[in-house]
Amino acid sequence: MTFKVATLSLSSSALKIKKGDISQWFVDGFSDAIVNSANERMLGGGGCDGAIRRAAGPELLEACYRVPEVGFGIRCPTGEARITPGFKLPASHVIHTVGPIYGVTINPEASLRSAYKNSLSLAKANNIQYIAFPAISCGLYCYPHEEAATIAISTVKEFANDFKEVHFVLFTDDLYNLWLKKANELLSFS
Ligand code: AR6
Repeated sequence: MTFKVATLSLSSSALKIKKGDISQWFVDGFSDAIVNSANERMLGGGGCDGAIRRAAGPELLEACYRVPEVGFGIRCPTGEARITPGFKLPASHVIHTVGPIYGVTINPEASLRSAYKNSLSLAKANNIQYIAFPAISCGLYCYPHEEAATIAISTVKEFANDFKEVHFVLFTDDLYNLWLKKANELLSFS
């Protein structure tokens, strides 16, 4: 698959914006993680979650079952994050996070920001050097794309220096072009 790639410099790391399938993303030879836009049960779904689970194989589901429930059927509350190995994925880890359901979750902006922040904190705690995000909540969970892009890029910018590279892997041309436009507005380039 050909990735369109835009690289933007932050102070000591790089932000890369790509078009592609996040389930195929990895950085060879380094501690890396993809972020899964999951649901609170963590037992599967469609979209990004479905693609990641198909590529990871059944051990990912088994690992998710082992994540302790913190409420009835809930393994990862909205805005939080959990980590598992990547199993058959090219990436070594999966960080599962849950974005807000737009129109349902109270204060969706804070929840979306937390989903990015908690994913980055968990990645840092696990010595991940390269991390890739999809457009969390921008599919089934219906977050308006322009606002989601602003939250995603501004939040990642605050934490990016803890990583060698932070990537966004966007599935469509529209999202790729929007992320690039927002990154140009929100980041200064060297
Ligand atoms: N690689 C990168 N991005 C993808 C891929 C992929 N392979 N497939 C879809 N996307 P969604 P949400 C994009 O619906 O809105 C699941 O069922 C997609 O185009 O995957 O957070 C979970 O189990 C969109 O831009 O996640 C939850 O129930 C973005 O990923 C629920 O969906 C997010 O779309 C979570 O909804």
